[in-house]
Amino acid sequence: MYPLEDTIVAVSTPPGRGAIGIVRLSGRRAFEMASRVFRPRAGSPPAGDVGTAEMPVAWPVRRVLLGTFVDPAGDEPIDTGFLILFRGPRSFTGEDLAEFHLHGSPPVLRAVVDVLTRLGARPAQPGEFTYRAFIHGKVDLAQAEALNDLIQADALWQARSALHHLQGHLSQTLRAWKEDLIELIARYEAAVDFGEAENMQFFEPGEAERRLDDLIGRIADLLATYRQGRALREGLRVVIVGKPNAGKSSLFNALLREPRAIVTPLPGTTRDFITERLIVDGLAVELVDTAGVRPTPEVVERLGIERTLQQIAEADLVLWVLDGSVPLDAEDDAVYAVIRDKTFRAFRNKGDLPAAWPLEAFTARYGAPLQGSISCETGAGVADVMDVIRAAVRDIQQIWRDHAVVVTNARHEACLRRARKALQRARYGLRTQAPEPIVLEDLRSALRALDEITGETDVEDILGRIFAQFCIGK
Ligand SMILES: Nc1nc2c(ncn2[C@@H]2O[C@H](COP(=O)(O)OP(=O)(O)OP(=O)(O)O)[C@@H](O)[C@H]2O)c(=O)[nH]1
Ligand SMILES: [Mg+2]
Repeated sequence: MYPLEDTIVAVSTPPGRGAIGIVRLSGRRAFEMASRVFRPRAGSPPAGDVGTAEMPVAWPVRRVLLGTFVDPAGDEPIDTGFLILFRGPRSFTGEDLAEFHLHGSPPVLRAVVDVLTRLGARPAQPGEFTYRAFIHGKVDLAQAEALNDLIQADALWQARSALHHLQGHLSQTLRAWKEDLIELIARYEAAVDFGEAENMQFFEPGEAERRLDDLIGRIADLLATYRQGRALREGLRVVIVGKPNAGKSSLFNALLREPRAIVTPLPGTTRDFITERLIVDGLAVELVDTAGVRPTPEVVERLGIERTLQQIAEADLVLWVLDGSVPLDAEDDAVYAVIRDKTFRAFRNKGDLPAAWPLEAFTARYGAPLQGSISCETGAGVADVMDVIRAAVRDIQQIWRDHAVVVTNARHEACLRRARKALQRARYGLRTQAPEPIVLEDLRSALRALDEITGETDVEDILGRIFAQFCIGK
């Protein structure tokens, strides 16, 4: 995807001013270029032992060297700071890597990059350092994605689950499964090639089936973690629904503590859904305000309702807002009809006005409990709604108690599904004594699907998509 022969350079700290800024330089000529722009202060560094033909000065690696960065053209100083050298393969990228720690001043950082570019370095593309780490086997593809997730995280639990994958827990689990599968394939191949001719036994009776069932079961268990895992990575989706004018947007604003959505006494005010992100106990929560659902809307409203249905389908938790100041009616029934199969919590709003129906009327009508009465006008009970969200957040966070590995990424989930499907086909083939080459092909395609997660198979197009999401300097 990206060429590997040249030496690449980039500012790795975010754009803008700061106490420090870091420039990374990676590749075959990194040490030699570093030696041309860095003048160690007298007495620093201590005598090193890494002198090579490319790098005339014997500086130590993995030590902080104090000194001055200069433009070698006129020996003009640019800044003072540190240099740290990492000798490949013991570096982030797996190749020689120099890190310049300078003051976080944009013109200084730009000047250092310019000087290194003049010496022959090439400005790095987005994700190119991590791409090199991947190519040199320092991280697999799932870990590279986790690294990007960690950097992009808004909430601590996003970072935490990304770190878990970065540490390789998912990759290790997959590796063990793949070894099992490879062994199964090898023995099955041997059975096909020699079994009948030499009358040799490669499996105990029923053993291949048992092992396949076991593997399918383990993949199914891992896939089952995706409901919570997705919420860890992308945020818990909490969707507010209700009939027009019930006070959905008012609740949305109350939970956000800002007047984000338009509120008016006219039913049908919210025409499209609105999403805002909240952080609740360290977890990202995507809060969604939707267009009110009713049975006979006009055209714009109907399009809005279609979007509401889409949001409901993707919701982890549905908050149903009911208008307590008007009787329950067919519009409420229309809302119930579209959320009955979801996890929902219902609240009677407008508690500051005289109640048009008692709390029990809700249960009598819908056979589900009502959480309580609230008022978005006075703020009464809004904390209870928050508690409901908090409970859902805790449920997601429980995942770590019950599972050592969690799937958080849609791409990984899709690969696991494909692997499971292929194994199920192979299992069916064994049961129905399908021709061996067909069973073998199913086993191999399961292996390829698992390999795709960690990037061990031919995945050029996937690489392009993944690394392009990185920022420059990563
Ligand atoms: N008295 C009282 N009025 C409320 C309360 N909550 C909302 N309202 C009023 O009810 C009307 C509708 O509120 P919205 O928040 O716009 O309702 P909505 O459900 O978003 O309505 P649509 O977007 O039209 O579906 C506004 O006039 C609000 O001021 C409340 O707790 N008490
Ligand atoms: Mg609204």
